[in-house]
Amino acid sequence: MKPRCPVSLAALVGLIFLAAGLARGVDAKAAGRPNILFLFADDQRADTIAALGNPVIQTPNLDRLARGGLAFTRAYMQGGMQGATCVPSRAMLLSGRNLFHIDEKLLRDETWPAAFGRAGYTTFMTGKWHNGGKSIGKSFQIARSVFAGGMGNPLQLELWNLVDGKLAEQHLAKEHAVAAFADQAIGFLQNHQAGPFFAYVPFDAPHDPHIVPPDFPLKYNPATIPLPPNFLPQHPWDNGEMTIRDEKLLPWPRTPEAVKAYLAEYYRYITYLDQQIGRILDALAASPHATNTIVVFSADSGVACGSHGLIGKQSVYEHSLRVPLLISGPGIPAGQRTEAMCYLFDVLPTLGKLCGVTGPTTSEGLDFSATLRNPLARARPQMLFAYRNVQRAVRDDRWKLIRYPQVDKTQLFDLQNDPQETINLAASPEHASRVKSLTSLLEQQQKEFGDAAPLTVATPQPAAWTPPKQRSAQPKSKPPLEKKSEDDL
Ligand SMILES: [Ca+2]
Repeated sequence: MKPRCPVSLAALVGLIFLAAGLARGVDAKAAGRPNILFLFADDQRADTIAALGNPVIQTPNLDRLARGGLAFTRAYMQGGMQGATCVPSRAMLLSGRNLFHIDEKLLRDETWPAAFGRAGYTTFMTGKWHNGGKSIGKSFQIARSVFAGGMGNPLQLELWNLVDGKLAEQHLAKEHAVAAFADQAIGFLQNHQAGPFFAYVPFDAPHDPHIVPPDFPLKYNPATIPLPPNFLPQHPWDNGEMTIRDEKLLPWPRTPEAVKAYLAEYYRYITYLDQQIGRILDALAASPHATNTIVVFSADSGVACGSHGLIGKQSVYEHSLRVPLLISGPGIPAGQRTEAMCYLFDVLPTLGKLCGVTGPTTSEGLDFSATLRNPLARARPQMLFAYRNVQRAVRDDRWKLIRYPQVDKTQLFDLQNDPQETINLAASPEHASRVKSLTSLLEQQQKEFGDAAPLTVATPQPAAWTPPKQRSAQPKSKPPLEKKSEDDL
């Protein structure tokens, strides 16, 4: 039977999709705008991608993203006011607000995903939420297999679906949580048809415990893993967070053998995550969205893994705050790197600019889309970092000053010549004026961001630190304690 008017099949299909989109409230103005696929790792250091220079790790799919897009080598999370820095990091990312303005636990602020939704995007998430179950429905229209937060064995996680704006329909992961999240992301990419989408896939990997499916074949030999160049058996003084859970994952003093074994398991988990990301990228490539999707890969923080004698991410060193950030998509240079400095909370304001989405009025992030057109374009001239009231830092293009107010300690690093932060120049007379000017910059940045924490305290604590007694390392009959002088404490 011939149609009465000459409408092609493609046009007819298009009309049906448009009608379906309008029926679901999709804004016709949003048509043609790029999609967003945001892949977000948990505690993945910036130096864990093979294509960006890690000599031993295997990350063929992150390499694929690096080759196809722009890699930021100076992207950071700003810090945390609590040990579980996943929570503030995700709150900053989603709200576009800085560390001193967010509600860390419940994400009461308006979010960027909600703004994308208002602009006609279909908003979807699967993965680790961690910002209060009630806030998820305010940000996303669809959420499947959500891990509500905290930690757990990824082979046995309780997951939830979003139903009528609330987390309901609890189910157990039938496979590794990372694979369950990848399955949901793939299902969404395969089934989504009308209008642009914002798909957010925050993993709970490679956060410890570093558990991968038992049959995952790749294993790293600890003997072949290089020790971090800034490895130390113990942090040289009390940084204010020496015995938090993460620091107890390995005993003191940290040994090269223990750190290499720990890194071997961490790298294995990253390679497993990389494999699952590869499945999602394959599904995107095979979908109708392949050429009009901006793909972002980043992480909520780094982690120390033996650097500076630390294991966790409760510090303001580069290994813990610098994050991988790969962005690819239409119009974005492929296979290039940029030294433009930015925070995670600048990413969604930038994507909003690219997609013509007006963000929440409370968003404070910087639009660095100029860098996506020209990798030489700078973003932020300096960065402020903070951890509770015990650490503050500022960096500019070359220098970084870290201040520990509670123990009256200061570090100055030349990041250009010492990117591993191993040589403290703060006491060197030739750098005295630099310490002064960077301290002023730190104070000025604190004012700008609304950080009232003092950089000095009236009565500093002793800086020296002794590890707590470790049961397994203690002999059954203890030798008598010697009286120690103030300097030894
Ligand atoms: Ca994290």
